Amino acid sequence: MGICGSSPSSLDETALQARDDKVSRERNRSIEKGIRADEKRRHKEIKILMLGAGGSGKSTVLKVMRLLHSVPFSELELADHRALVYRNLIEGLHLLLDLCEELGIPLDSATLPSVASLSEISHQPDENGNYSSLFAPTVKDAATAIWSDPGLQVGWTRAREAAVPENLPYLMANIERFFEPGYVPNECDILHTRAKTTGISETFFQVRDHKYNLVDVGGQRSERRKWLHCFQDVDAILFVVNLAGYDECLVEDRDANQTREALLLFQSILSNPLFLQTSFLLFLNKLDLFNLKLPTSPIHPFFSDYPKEDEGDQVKGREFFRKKFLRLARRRGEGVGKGSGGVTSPPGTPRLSEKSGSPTPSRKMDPLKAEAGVYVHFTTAVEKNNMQVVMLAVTDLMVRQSIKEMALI
Ligand SMILES: Nc1nc2c(ncn2[C@@H]2O[C@H](COP(=O)(O)OP(=O)(O)OP(=O)(O)O)[C@@H](O)[C@H]2O)c(=O)[nH]1
Ligand SMILES: [Mg+2]
Repeated sequence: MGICGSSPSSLDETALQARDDKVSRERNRSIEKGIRADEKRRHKEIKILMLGAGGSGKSTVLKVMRLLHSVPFSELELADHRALVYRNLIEGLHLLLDLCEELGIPLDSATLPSVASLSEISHQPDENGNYSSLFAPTVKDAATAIWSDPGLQVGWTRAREAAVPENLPYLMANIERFFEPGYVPNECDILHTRAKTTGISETFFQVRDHKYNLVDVGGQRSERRKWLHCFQDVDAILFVVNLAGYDECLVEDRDANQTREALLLFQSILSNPLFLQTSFLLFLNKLDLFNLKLPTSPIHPFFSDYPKEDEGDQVKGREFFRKKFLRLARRRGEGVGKGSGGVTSPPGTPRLSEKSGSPTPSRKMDPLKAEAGVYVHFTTAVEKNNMQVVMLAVTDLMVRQSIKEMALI
């Protein structure tokens, strides 16, 4: 046997050894890949951008997320909300009184001293930034007298014509509590207060292994030009719609219809080239108000394609609007570069195209759950318990998508 020679058994051993090494190298590589993917997943921040017209409920969704994930409200934030409760109350009543005057709805003469008293109260802070005059007990008495005036209640039935805030009945129903000494807003008060968002705010949540960044922006037309600044690296868009807005005007434009504005905006965002691969969540919000107003405010006068025989039917009503939004999602991708609010044209007053097309769900979507690539939820953002279920579904969905994406890396 020469030195170069080897027996069949030693040849087998070498081959076996080489194969074992290869298997072990592959296993190591796969473990390392798994660890790397796990690390990335752990450190990945899931960015959810909240969009929608003004007053649709974006900031309320954010607040409810904070409550659900125990991100506490600081003393300062509570003090701000306390001032906001009074400001909302007084501004709301002022708006309603103006509307009554505009519509020629008379008030009872016995109410007029209260109106005079309320008009003396400034809802602006004093030179020290305090709202002390708002906390006076006389405010409560004047507000209560005005709210119980039958004329004002007639005006309230037409509040939608002047975008009078919908939180007024809640505030009036709780007014006694607000004027108790040492009043601190509770969770429900926090969810019902309203402050138009200006600028962009980011809030971070840790849900199990995942970090979420919820980006809230102002939805009124003047605020929308700022949206472009947060369009990068978005994992999901949470588009919020006021479902009860079908008969309401905009705060910033009394001639515009809230739902039509939301449809235009939604189409504009869907067709933005930056979002062709982005997951879409659609919250058809204010379901409580929608159900409440349906018996007295028919849909057909505002949307002539709504069948008259379906008036008053809550399920048919909300399905009608869900389909309207989903129809736009089915045309997703078609409006790119056609001037319907792409990245170069901020989505202020986009134009609604009437073209039809086939569904083009994004790569990230789970086709089993999404419709036309959009995950739709009917929500009532002021009800924390209702939102718990929805937000759990949302975070689970985002985690599943993030895991799927990581597997592709
Ligand atoms: N009844 C009821 N009120 C709601 C609901 N969602 C939001 N609101 C109220 O609607 C008002 C406006 O809500 P916001 O969350 O401030 O709306 P927004 O979309 O952030 O508005 P902008 O900051 O102007 O874009 C607040 O008074 C909320 O309490 C809901 O589901 N039901
Ligand atoms: Mg807001």
